[in-house]
Amino acid sequence: MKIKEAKFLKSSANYEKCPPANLPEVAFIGRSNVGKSSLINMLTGIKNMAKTSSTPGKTQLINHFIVDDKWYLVDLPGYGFAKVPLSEKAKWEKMTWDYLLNRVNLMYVFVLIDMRIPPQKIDLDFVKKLGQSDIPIKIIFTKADKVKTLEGQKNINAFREALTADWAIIPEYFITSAERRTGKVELLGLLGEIFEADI
Ligand SMILES: Nc1nc2c(ncn2[C@@H]2O[C@H](COP(=O)(O)OP(=O)(O)OP(=O)(O)O)[C@@H](O)[C@H]2O)c(=O)[nH]1
Ligand SMILES: [Mg+2]
Repeated sequence: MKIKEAKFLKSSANYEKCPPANLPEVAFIGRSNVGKSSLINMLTGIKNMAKTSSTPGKTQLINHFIVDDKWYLVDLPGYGFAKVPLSEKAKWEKMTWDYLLNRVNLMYVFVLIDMRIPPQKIDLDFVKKLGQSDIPIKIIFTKADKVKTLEGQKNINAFREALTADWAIIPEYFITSAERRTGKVELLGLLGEIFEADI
């Protein structure tokens, strides 16, 4: 699919305050700094639409972007940012899981995984919980430009191997670089399948 127009709609502190669930949406989640906001900008082709930062913890609310007046892209805060106080972490966790478990128009969650590093427990646990909650997911490996191809592939294989413990069918995955626009065509194709089938 082609995205003609995308614009920021709203930041919400909890799922009850999100825009009406009258259009379908996909959400981007993953560890702090993994590249969620950058990927959203890469997909829409609008450089600073979702705010990015080299400092983890930039995105703190549920951010809705509306695409072609037909569907929403949702940028979520990252998990696993060590420097956040425990009370903040608990707040984040409640906000995110309330959203993930209750948002009725949520079609897919895209879980972003940094392909520069071997599988991390925090990511595997998060993906496992999504599976146990029957939330449909796709895996998106990020920062492909920052890792040697063989090493990146090794990390991806190890992650997929780790998923076999909990998943009968491993979720589909994509390799991306927001820097080089790697995976853009493939992801837009996927979004086309998700939304054009639904609309
Ligand atoms: N080289 C490279 N850098 C990237 C890529 N994607 C993101 N970055 C950089 O990684 C940092 C974090 O990117 P963000 O998009 O803000 O990450 P985020 O997951 O939204 O982070 P939080 O909102 O803090 O959870 C920024 O400095 C980006 O420029 C990529 O594909 N390649
Ligand atoms: Mg962000």
